[in-house]
Amino acid sequence: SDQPIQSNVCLPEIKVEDDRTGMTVETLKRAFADNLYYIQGKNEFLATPYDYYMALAYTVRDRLLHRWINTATTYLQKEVKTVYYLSAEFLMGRQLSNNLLNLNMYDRVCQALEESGLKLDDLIALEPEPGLGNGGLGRLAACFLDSLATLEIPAVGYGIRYEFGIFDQRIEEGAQVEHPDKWLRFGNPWEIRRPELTVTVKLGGHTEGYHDEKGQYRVRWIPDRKVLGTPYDTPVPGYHNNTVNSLRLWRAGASEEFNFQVFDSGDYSGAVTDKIFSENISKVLYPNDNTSQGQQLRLEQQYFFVSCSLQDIINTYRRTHRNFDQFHEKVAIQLNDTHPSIGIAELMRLLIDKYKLGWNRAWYITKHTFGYTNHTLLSEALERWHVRLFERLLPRHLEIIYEINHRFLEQVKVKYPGDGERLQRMSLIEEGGEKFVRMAHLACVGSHSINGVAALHTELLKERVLHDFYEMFPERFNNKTNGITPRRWLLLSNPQLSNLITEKIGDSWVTHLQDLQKLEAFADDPEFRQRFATIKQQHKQELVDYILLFNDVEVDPNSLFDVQVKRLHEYKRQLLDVLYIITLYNRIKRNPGIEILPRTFIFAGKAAPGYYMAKLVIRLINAVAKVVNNDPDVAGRIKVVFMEGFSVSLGQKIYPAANLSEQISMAGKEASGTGNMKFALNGALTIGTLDGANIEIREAVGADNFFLFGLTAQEVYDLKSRGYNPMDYYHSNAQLKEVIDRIASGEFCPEHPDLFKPIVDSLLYKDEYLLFADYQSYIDCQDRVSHAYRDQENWIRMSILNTARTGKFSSDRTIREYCQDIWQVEPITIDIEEYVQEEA
Ligand code: B1H
Repeated sequence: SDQPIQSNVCLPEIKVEDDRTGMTVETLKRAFADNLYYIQGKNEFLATPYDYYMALAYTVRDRLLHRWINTATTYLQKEVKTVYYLSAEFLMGRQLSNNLLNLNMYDRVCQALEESGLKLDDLIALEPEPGLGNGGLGRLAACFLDSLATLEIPAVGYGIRYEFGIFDQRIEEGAQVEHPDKWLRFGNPWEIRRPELTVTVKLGGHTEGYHDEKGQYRVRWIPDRKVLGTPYDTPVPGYHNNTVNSLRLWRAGASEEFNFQVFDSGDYSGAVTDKIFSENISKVLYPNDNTSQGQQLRLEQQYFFVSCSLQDIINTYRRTHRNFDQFHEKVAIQLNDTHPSIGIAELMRLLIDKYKLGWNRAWYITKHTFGYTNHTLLSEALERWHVRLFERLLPRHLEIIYEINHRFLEQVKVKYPGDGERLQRMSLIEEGGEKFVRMAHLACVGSHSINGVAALHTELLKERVLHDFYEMFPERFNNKTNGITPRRWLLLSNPQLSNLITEKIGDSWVTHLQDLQKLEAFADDPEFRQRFATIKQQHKQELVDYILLFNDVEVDPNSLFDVQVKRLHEYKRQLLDVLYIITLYNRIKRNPGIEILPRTFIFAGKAAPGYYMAKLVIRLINAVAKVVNNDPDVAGRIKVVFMEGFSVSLGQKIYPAANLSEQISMAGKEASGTGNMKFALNGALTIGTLDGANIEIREAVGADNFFLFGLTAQEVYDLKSRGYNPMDYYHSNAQLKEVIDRIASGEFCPEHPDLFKPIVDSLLYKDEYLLFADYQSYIDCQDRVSHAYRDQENWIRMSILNTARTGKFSSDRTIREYCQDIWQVEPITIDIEEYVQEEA
């Protein structure tokens, strides 16, 4: 009963636009009313605003389904090569607005609702954001899905359907407080559950050797637990085409089979706890960005979704193939960091133990199937699992990893005879005391491609973090500089600027972002400048209103909006920004009549709940805000605002309103950054270090239109090798000393004067991220920014050039490169009848 049947069933033909799914305003109104009535079970007397949102979402979903089904059918029938993007995180953002946009039905729906007495934007704002990611890594996966569908590439995103996404952040008395994110509370209209595709995942237990009927020695895995994975599919439409790909997220549930055994033994509560433990696997997203905690449940999550996905991929492949000869020609699997890298051992296990392939054949297929993207150089983020934990949870995989390692190290020995240290460095197993499995090494050995996410990052991987692997397999290494989707990050978040651009150069930029170059011709056009500036000002005013509402702070819309929004992390150096604020404050306190450019410092970002220093920095920002915002000497010239609950949706409000983008990580630490691209695309100027993609952004927009400061990655390395002493800077820089002394004095928090001592001490005695070394350079650069902002005409010109020259940073470009260099996949156009190209 769970197999498709192709018998004599004969149904009326479904068309893309018919009496049910038509796109005229009249049909849309009727469909909306129907969905409210027949799905929500409400009429206009009973409906809540959320009911209207749901009715609208279903109306839009109905118009996606024909294309979605056609896409799936086409992929199946044409036996195309498909990309499978495995990621523990997908930060999709709100779906309704994006789907309206990509389906080209925004204006018609707006009208249909207006005629029904409702406002589209009000309904859009009711959608809870699926926060199934921490930051850049998860958002990159979402941008990639949008680009894959827009480029008509057969692709599926695979991940976990966390019941609780990234926590809700509130600021209470200046400190972060975490609340659970119950995003599914009122139902999710975008997903379709597919219980018939449920798969079983084994965990724990032991392995046994045996001889099969042909006398061949084989291994079987006797697990002590089984959980079920059920997929939930979300449509991912391309922009103005007929492709609708899938995001397939797995939810864990208890396996009946095992439950019955416990029931039979009379252990009712045992059965119920088993169910709870199983469901725990997809319960909550780990809220760490760029750190690995090494928890068992996290490894269970990773193995769970990877095993479900690989079984699903193999099931799909086997519908049209009798053996595995063409597997790697039809399947490209990309590992979004090492989080899904257990997939390499899992595919080996499935091919060898389940489908009885020999080792060499299985290894050839595996290596040609996987590609690995590294996203970080931070050692605390490189995943290593205790061998003992691994053995307990995945005994068969550990055996396979040992065998992969054995064969790999034999290869190393041949290439580098007598180099025992190299063997230790490269081994998949870290020895010496506690033993660990090194997941990045597994990913390198088991993939045909290893890529970094910005030019500098890839170079540093080759030179440092993965140097031995680069020497051994240079042909595997390649760079794929990150990108962002222009649909969400310009068209959707900044429709005013989008319209202006389209008016001047046409709309080709939406899918060919390099065409923004044509805007350069208008950088000196007074009328264009004026309109560009007016749009920026409108966004600033909207943000001013939002800040007044949520932060109760009055902000001057004419001040320079200086923005740092991103995860709180010491390497990202939000603290350096705070040091500048206090520097300005000191100048004012010394001389209240001083000429100073009015600035609004806007921060937002979540800190991992267990990250003490990051949370303390949030408290410092809010403490400084309280003092500075209310000091009569400041007279409103400086305002500091920490906006709570940073998210994709909040980002969509903030990026278009920024004048200055803070990208000030210690060089060599930020793999790429993608917020930097969102700001520049929306016309903010960057103040930044030569780190990650900042380097390429500066190259693209021109050094004159970028505020550069700080040590280079090489200088950081050299300084640290020489021995770095922050105290030297403290004693030799009076301005810096004054800032630190003010924090240490306790005046930002008179109730607990010692509150910020850990920050002061960590700077004075360690300063791991070289804030003191970069302090003066940063202050001088910020003063150049203030000076430049006073010349509004030139600032606007630079701002226009930033927008005009950031075309390279479209995720469409990134995805084209992955397709050509790594995946070897081709686009395929989905044909459906009667497709209407242009919105009436
Ligand atoms: C990035 C992570 C990350 N790099 C571990 N690494 C995580 C690591 O939950 N975990 O265990 C979660 C996230 N995230 C970011 O990836 C980089 O810091 C950015 O520089 C980069 O732009 C982004 C996308 O490539």
